[in-house]
Amino acid sequence: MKIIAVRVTPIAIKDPALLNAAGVHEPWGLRSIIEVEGANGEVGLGETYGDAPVLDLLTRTRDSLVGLSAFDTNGLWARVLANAPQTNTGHVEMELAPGSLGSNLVNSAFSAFEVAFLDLQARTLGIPLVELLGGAVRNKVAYSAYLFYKWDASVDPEYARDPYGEAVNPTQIVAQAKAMIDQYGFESIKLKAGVFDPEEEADAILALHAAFSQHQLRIDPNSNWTMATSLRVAEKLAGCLEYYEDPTPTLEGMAELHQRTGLPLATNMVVTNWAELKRSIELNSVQILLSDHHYWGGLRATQALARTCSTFGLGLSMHSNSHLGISLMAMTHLAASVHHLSYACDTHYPWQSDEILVGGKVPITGGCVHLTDKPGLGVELDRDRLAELHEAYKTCRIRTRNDVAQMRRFRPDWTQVKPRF
Ligand code: GKR
Ligand code: MG
Repeated sequence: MKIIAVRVTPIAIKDPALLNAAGVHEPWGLRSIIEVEGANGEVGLGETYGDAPVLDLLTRTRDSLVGLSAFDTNGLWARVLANAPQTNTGHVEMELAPGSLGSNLVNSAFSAFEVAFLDLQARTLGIPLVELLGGAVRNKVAYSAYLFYKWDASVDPEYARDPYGEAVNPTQIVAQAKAMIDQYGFESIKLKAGVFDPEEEADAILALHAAFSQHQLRIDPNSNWTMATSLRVAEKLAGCLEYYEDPTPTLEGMAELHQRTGLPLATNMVVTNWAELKRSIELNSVQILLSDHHYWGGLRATQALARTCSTFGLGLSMHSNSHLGISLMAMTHLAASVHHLSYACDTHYPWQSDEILVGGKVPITGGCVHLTDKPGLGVELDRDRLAELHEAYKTCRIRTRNDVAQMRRFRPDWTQVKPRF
């Protein structure tokens, strides 16, 4: 079944002032929306990062896909590769958003198209996408409450109001968790840390532990802690954590930390490609891999990653950056197809107020996204909303995510230091 048109639309979605190790989120997050139209009139959807380098490769590859069979993902790979820049473009990389790494560029662009190809294949066959991945081993996928320290929108008129308000201390973090869990029913909680004094961040986990004794807890300072700090926090949080995510930098640092604490360590920072995975297995750096189809090279590559994790005795979950419902449904169909999924997946989705799907946001109930028997990803594009958010892209000043530069608008002396604490 031939592809007759491919559309790549950059959009800007409202994002709150979420704090992290690098700085603060900008008021707009960028995404690229892919539409792959088949000769049968069906349209497959994909979603990925909207940063300039990814958008550029998607745009340059787009026209070369017309005429290809929607089933030819090897042909897709060859075309993405043929259009990829031969040298590093020198763009801003954000280590805590691995999809922005130049080394992951080809995988990121391939993945966005692969999801759209698979969506088109499944729509053509009239089956849910998960069936192309071997079928569902579960009919719903659990996600975790992803808590952030954050500023209230009033910090800058560019930020849109959000229902959560400020969170800069343990009491406000517990309130944020309560609001998110009341609305979505999550059974695991992740706290994005690496922002304030690590003692205070550990106190926030202890407060969450007291308030949600039945919930699994994780903390993720994005490699912003020294070995000494990571050890101190590990001791303070003994018995509280489901896993300890990226406390300290480097494969060697994580290996030493695991050896000294015995704690299960998770990552989306020190292992973002196959070479790092090999080295991590040799060193026993991490015990849980946070996969992400957006930069691991698509849904099928991530299935292979899951099998590799299973072979080497590693746990598996999923990482997330700011995203909309097409990405959420791709994550959900993938996760539903993977036997070896050991934990609730991360998602930023509750932080996003914008959506481009008919009917609005994908429901999360009981902490889960439920599969339906609709064909493909099971969602339809609202073209008016897409056009509105494309207008927002055109008028917003951002072309590549840069949380460090955004923080400098508020604190001119801010620099990126790693580890900061
Ligand atoms: O959006 O601030 C953020 C997160 O810190 C994100 O950039 C990370 O990639 O969610 C991520 C993580 O788990 O490290
Ligand atoms: Mg992380």
